[in-house]
Amino acid sequence: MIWNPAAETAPPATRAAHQLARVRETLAWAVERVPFHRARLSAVRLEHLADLAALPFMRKSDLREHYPFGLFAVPPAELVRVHASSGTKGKPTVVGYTAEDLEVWREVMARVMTAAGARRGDMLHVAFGYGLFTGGLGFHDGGERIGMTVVPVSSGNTARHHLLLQDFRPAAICGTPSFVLHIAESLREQGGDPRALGLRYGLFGAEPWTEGLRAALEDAFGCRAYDIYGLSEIVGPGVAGECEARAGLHVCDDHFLPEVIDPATGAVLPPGQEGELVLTTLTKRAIPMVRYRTGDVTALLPEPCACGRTSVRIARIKGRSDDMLVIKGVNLYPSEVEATLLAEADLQPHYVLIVDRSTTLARLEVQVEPGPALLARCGGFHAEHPALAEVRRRAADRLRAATGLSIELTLVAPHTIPRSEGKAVRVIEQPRA
Ligand code: DLL
Repeated sequence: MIWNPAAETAPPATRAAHQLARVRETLAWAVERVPFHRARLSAVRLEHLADLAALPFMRKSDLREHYPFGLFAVPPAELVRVHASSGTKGKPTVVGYTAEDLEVWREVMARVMTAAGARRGDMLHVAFGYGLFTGGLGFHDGGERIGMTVVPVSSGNTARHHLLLQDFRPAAICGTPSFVLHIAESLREQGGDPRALGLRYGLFGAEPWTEGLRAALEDAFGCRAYDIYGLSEIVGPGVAGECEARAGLHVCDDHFLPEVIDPATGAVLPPGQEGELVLTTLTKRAIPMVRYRTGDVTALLPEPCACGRTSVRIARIKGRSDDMLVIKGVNLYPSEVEATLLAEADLQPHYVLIVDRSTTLARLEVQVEPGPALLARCGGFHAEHPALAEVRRRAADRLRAATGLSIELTLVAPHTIPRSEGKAVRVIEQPRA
């Protein structure tokens, strides 16, 4: 089912004409109302969409430097909602919505959730956090727009999740892949069976995850798992999402225009080539964003999709360029390590990368937990057991083959790796000595 067939299956020429008209409107709106944009964009004349490539980028630092409301195009009284990023590095980045912006957010959430199988009347268990983070309220509003029965549980408190999942028997769950996996694991440890919950589908996002983690989630719950992408600066979740074909994420590109650039030179890259995703909002009133560098690594997939939607797709996000590690001159994303580890059936999706920069060449240690079947074969966790050593060697070989690096791999006792309640922390930087 397609939520908005007119928008989602528009012929390419109609789509492009719309996009051009809307970029022009956005530029005019931004230049007229925001001094930051006026200083940078007032001379711009856009003849074609491709002319966008000549415009300067926006970055997260622009939001920080204009904290809290300096990039807003409407007076505070016209805002009906404010969200903000967690702000681990100093002040949070603040975003706002007019009533019209919230309507757009609900519309794009309804689209991506419907594409992933959400239907009127289904019960949705929301395990994303509520609050300044956009995950909880984004899925909440999208679910209500579709006509789902929304259960706003929020993140944390796994015991409450177990209780409500068992007693309410929702059709769907949404949350970060790492936290929802933790819900399954802890339920199993208490003698419960996640597969018996009767969940039909899960909607996941807010952090990088791999096909291996998708398989782990689908196996744990016996349901289908879909990827949904977004970021607060653009709208929250709902920028893009997978359809039943699960061959990339459809961008709601009548509201958010994507480009992929070479992060080093800023040059626009052709479809299929991997680089940094840059987004321009086409309808946002409160805080228009022009060529915002997301930091997220992906590629544009312009080929037609079997589902009939004509929007451009993006490949599953590999990670943030800030999360890329450079180890002995080799670029490495935590998701690449995850993909390799999870190819080994005896390893769990509980892992962490520890980077030690006290030596000239950074060293990387990967810690991962062994799976229950392997532990049973070893009669518990005995680090020196030959079966554990054999799995460790095999996984280390795979990591070497996949990355070209000889990475130190350590199998650690179950529950050594902290479980996430929101976005998982996959990289720990050891302080310099
Ligand atoms: O995480 C919005 C969201 C909530 C998306 C729930 C999907 C589901 P922020 O907290 O601003 O917003 O973080 C945005 O999270 O730039 C990506 O690096 C990462 N991210 C979001 N979705 C995905 C995904 C929300 N599906 C940042 N795959 C983004 C990989 C994702 N990374």
